[in-house]
Amino acid sequence: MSLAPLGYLDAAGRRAHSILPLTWFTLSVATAVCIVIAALLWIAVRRAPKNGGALETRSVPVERGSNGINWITVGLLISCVPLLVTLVWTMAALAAVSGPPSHPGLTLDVTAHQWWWEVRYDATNPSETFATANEIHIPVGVPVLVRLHGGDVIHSFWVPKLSGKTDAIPGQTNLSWMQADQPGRYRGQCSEYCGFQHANMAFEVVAESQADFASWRAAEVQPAPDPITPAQARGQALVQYRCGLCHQVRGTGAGAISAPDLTHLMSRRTLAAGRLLNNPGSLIGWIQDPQGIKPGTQMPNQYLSAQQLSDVQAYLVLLR
Ligand code: HEC
Ligand SMILES: [Cu+2]
Repeated sequence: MSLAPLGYLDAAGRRAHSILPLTWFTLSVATAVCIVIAALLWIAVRRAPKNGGALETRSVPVERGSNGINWITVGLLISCVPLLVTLVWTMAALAAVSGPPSHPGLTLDVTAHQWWWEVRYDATNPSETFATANEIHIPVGVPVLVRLHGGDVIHSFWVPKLSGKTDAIPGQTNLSWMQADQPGRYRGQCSEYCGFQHANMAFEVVAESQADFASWRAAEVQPAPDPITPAQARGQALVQYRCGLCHQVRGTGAGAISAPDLTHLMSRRTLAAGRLLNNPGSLIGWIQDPQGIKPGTQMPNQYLSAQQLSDVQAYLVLLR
């Protein structure tokens, strides 16, 4: 799969920018400490034989006023300095990232499920609300508030280039926020171990210009298009009958919301939370054998015949 790598050593939004220098600072200090300790250890090991070997070294008494004690005092003092700096800096960074700096330009409801992300765009007009999955579109340059819900077990929402980690806990609504400076695709990932397919619980944040975002939103609000060919009509009937227990295709009889909304399935880049790139080929592979592709996933194998599979595929690729 070719999802963007999870880069936490650079930032693409104001929230991530306020944490990044601290990340680099602690990383550099930790690296320096490792190098110094390794060097001291190496010197000690090299010197041991000259002082009579390991047995001799073990019997050196540590006395008050001797070099041993001084080294401990000096070492403690040295390590206190970066720890103190980190403490103060962490407080400042936490204060900077704790809430959106101004009123959010967009508020989203994100529900974490084993092992996919439900994303709901609410509007004052109910006919303008819609849901999508594993792909979060946001306009650039505005703070976006994310209300996090837990669908089953504890998960954690993390888009390293845009925002820190926030847990999604059943029975509780946690708030996170993010803001992207540049248009682009940013990888997100569940970062709290949540079971078998935790690693395949990725998502993407697509940051785009206000105009692109508005036209994406207008397209998502639309119900699914009607089937045109007989194969597509058979496919739609099958989807309502076989898949509508879990999935929704707005504008059809498939109306359940316990699985990803399929109304505009083909507008998304990936399938099954980043497990596959979305194209007609991988789509048919997924429907034929979800358990083989993502073992343990909450979608059972449907045992469709070859004819049924190709009808379902013919219908689903309409859902742009
Ligand atoms: C018992 C419930 C259930 C049934 C029945 C079901 N699915 Fe699913 N489906 C799921 C769940 C849950 C997922 C999310 C899986 C994951 O990512 O781990 C899913 C994922 C998908 C996806 C990927 C969506 C995305 O955006 O990632 C497609 C496509 C899909 N199902 C198609 C179908 C089709 C077609 C049928 C009927 C032939 C069907 N499903 C029947 C539960 C179901
Ligand atoms: Cu998870």
